[in-house]
Amino acid sequence: MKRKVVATIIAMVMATGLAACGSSASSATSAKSESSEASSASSEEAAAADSSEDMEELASSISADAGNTDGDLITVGFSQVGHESDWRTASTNSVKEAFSEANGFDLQFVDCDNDSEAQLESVRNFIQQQVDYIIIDPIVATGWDTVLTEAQDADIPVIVIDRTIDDSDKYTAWIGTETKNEGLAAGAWLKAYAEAKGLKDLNILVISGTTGSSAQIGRSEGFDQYVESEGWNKLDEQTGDFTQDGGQKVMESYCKSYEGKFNVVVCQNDNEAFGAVDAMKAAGVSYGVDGDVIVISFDACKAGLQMVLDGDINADFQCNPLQGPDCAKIVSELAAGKDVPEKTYMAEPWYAHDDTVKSVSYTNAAGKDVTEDMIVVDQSIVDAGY
Ligand code: GYE
Repeated sequence: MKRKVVATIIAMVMATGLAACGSSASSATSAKSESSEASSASSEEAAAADSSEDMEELASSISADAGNTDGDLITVGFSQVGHESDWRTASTNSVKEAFSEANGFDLQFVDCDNDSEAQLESVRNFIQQQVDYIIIDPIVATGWDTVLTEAQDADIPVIVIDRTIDDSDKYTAWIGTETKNEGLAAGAWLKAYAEAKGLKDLNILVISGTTGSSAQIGRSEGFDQYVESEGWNKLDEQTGDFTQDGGQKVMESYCKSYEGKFNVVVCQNDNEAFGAVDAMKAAGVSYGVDGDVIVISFDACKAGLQMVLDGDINADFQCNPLQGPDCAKIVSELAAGKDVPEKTYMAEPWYAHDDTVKSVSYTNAAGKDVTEDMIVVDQSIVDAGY
């Protein structure tokens, strides 16, 4: 291990941690165990999340000269899902910036193009190359135990970001969001919105994300809890694979099969919503705040927030992709022999076009009753988006 660089980085990281505690720059909360809060962000935290560039700046300024101490870098392999969405682009950029050479890292980046086999292969290649650390954003939640055992046998710590691995615990730390809470919040919002608008019958079409990804599983589970408890009519759920093209194709077929029969479309990410909205426009279906079909989305990327502001998407549930700085901090701490949190939860603000529903209350994935603000989108929120 590259002790000299590590010592420099860790001193700097500790300073970052202290600075972040006392400011609004921190984008994440840490938890030591499963039973932790796993609750979503308040609007204050949302503002903090929006300023997570500060965190990145802080991280890079802090470790700016770490890489120059003796030129010996920490090697890190990052196995990324792909490039399917705006969210993914932001995630990739965040990790690349945080793991720059100037910050003391040699990052090897692999875009797995949503191919699970290729992803396992990429991790095996990292093991063969004997990198110091491996970061995985797992395309799907299962099928991981064998390769993680191989990493463990090779003594290479694995950090999982964003999506979860559900069938193995052979990794050191995870950073991400509780996607079931996103689905629950969307359900709670729709219930309150429908009540406020006097809508009795909800006929819902879902365009889900990549099947078997924890983001899809969590959002579906959370939202379906409301479908069941409220007796809503879920007409169909098909995957759009988290892409604009996928969202458009599924919506084109929905518009034909369910013509005049639906009044809610739930897209499990913004890119699917872009495609779905295009398909509805082409089919002459009106949507959004002034239309016949309520549109719910997840991610709240800049272009998604613009559509919320314009009234084309009614509500958008954010899942913060800027996980690079927290991940770099964890790797640096591990390199210095420190304990790291098992789980780090990113802030997740909820956005709406208007204040018809001011806040949502639900029992979160950790079994805690929470009430969280819906943030009404304005231009400054769009401008600050990722
Ligand atoms: O919602 C979607 C991306 O894993 C949370 O993956 C992430 C999801 C995100 O493709 O846009």
